[in-house]
Amino acid sequence: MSEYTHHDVRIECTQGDITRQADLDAIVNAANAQLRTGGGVAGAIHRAAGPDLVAECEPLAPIRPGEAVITGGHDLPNAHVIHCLGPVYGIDQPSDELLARAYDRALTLADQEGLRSIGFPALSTGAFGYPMEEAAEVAFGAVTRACDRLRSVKVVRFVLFSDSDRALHEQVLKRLIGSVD
Ligand code: AR6
Repeated sequence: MSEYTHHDVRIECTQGDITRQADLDAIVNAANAQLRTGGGVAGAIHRAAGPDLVAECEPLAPIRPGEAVITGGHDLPNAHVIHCLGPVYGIDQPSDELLARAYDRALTLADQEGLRSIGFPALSTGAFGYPMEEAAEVAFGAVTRACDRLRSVKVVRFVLFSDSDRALHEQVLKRLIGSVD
């Protein structure tokens, strides 16, 4: 795991499974608009959380690209799940703004709830087709912009499924942190 501190917020990159981050207050779901089970991250989160999560999600759906909602974590080790709908790359436009908004909304919800730590998967980079490097630039841009207004969130962990995705995220983060203060 590598980490960088920006405006008192620790930004971490690690390879792993988003459903196995027991030390985090909240994990983020790469959701679908209906907040149903789905595949990828959403499938893994719903499997680990159990059927009560679907029931809690139902009245909150649908959500639009760039939006986020918060629920309990149910059988997950985390107290909360923040469900974000990222853009389908090239279809939901402007994709970069919508992706940045999804990260920003998730951080705002976590902060409003007084949470200290949150873990993100690489939103939109699976079924929604967003190229990984471009998505990482947008994601870290949104997170670093949010850092100086976050009051309670102190740890933001990017949980990447493969080691090459982790390495790519570290490169992008290093580049970005070097160019902002
Ligand atoms: N932990 C961490 N990362 C993961 C995991 C995991 N358990 N599983 C997959 N990834 P995706 P999207 C990575 O498709 O592109 C769903 O069906 C994966 O390698 O989960 O936002 C929903 O129902 C990829 O890099 O999310 C929606 O319809 C990244 O997480 C749609 O897919 C995101 O992949 C959302 O698509």
